[in-house]
Amino acid sequence: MKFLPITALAVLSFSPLASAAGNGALDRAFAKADINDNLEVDRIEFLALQPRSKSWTDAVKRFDLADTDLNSVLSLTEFRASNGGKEGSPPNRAESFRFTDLDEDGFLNPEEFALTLPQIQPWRKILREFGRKDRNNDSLLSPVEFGVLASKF
Ligand SMILES: [Ca+2]
Ligand SMILES: [Ca+2]
Ligand SMILES: [Ca+2]
Repeated sequence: MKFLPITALAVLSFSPLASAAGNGALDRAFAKADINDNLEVDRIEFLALQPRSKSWTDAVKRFDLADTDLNSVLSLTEFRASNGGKEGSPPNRAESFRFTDLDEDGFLNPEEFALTLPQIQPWRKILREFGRKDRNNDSLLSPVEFGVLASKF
């Protein structure tokens, strides 16, 4: 009989888990995204989850918003709080440019520009759109050519 209170305590200490039952679908999505089972979802794992109709830039913005402690991985808590990384609006032109200029040379080359478009976009369409925007034909998009207002840059 004297063990009963201990049992009760053990049940109590498990109650936070029980209260998380409402996150079932999100928790399953997290487990599925966490390919290497280290209880964290990194950018590559997160990007693999995204529909191909979304751009890389759009996914990266939502990932960064969800990563509230800025450690470049999503914990289960961050994943739940951001509704599985679905919170947040798409990046504006200035944000897109900043996220996508990976070599930080102040211009977008065709590979960088492709990251701002839906992942399903075929390469010839990407190049045609790039060529239309590249007004001085130097094979690079300046912020203005990309559509960032000069005042925002
Ligand atoms: Ca984090
Ligand atoms: Ca660049
Ligand atoms: Ca140019």
